Amino acid sequence: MKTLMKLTVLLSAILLLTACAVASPSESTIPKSAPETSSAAQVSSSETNTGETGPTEKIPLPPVENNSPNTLYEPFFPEQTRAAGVKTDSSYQVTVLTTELNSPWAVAGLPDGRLVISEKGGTIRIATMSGDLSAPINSLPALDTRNQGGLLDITAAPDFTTSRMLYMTLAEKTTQGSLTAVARARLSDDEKTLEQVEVIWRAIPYYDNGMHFGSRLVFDPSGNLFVSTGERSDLATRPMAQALDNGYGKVVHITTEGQPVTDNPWIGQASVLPEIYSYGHRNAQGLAIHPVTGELWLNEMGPRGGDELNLIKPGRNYGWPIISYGIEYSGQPISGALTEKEGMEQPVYYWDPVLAPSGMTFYPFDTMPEWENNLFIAGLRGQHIARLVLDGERVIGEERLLESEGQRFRDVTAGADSALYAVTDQGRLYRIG
Ligand SMILES: [Ca+2]
Repeated sequence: MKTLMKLTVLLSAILLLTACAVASPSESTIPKSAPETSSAAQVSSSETNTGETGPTEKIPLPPVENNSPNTLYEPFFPEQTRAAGVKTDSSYQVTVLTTELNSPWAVAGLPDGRLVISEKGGTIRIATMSGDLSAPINSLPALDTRNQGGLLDITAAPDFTTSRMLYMTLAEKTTQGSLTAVARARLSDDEKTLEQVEVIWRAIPYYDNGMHFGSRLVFDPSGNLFVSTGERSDLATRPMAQALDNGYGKVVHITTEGQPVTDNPWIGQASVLPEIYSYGHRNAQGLAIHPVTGELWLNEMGPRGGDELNLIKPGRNYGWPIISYGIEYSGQPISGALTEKEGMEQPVYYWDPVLAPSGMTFYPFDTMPEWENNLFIAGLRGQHIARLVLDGERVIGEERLLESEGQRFRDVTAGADSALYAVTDQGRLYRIG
């Protein structure tokens, strides 16, 4: 009965949270035009080492989250939320490379070390490693830029050096409504336009709102694409995350031609979209492949509370909207107030209050040994980058990076120079490393 809530206690928790929200600085207080390229050294700290525990053993820090949760739900296993805090000991630099981006949504590395950045309004920018920006590049299909729509994720093809192909997700606008689409295009030789623009996959059906498009896309080691989608938010569309005849609330596995990968879990079954790889997702804006294990990891936004980190396995049901560690924005429980159910996957980790996780990346380098194979997640509402230390399928440490910057972090990627690069809704590009 641990999933049942006592309403009075819940209301108290909500009141407390509301008080906290009022007291916290609002997004509007953050200046859009920050100082030009500023460099701040993050000084290393070794205060966690003491003689009592020996030079290599750290005293566990308290969890980074100390605000009251929205719910009284208990985790399925102890490390599932509010893991021990960790702190980076090595020093690293944080540099604002530019403040001139226009609502950037994604940043991805190019083979020569430069970065390709999508902007929500429908333009692409190329940035040098010192932050010089190209003019905006457009020529994409008509976009639904309402609310959470627009040009979303972008990544370069593994063979970009020869093919010059870019892959994107976007909210495609038509007279029937909009949907999450995957598009590809060739970056022209002069880098001033996109050529051969083509939509290769659509998360059907069309629907007329501007909410929960997901989305991220990532290449697997075989050169196929994993793509995450959202369930379009409304009570009417939410249950479609549990049905296999549509593209809402899914991870799909497709070729670069938009065709289902031949070993997908429901390939050849009637009435099922053969592109589907996993289902029961809410609004997943983070995908990353583990650099050692090759596993697919995903984050998704919960409602009020219940943001999730999931390890994605083919054919599995990730539960939304049947199970969740969050509640409705109104304070009401989600459907049956369930956090667990037979046949549905538990998240590896969840946040309550929410991080509002968006893009994420593993750090695949040994340049910063203590970061190697850690997961870095851009946080919107949380206004920081979450660093998670993993042990197999468990989170054993969490740190908040760049918390004092006051930025809504939208995406983070590992660049060719073994630094992390991040973009924020306010228009900044950061180099961290
Ligand atoms: Ca879930």
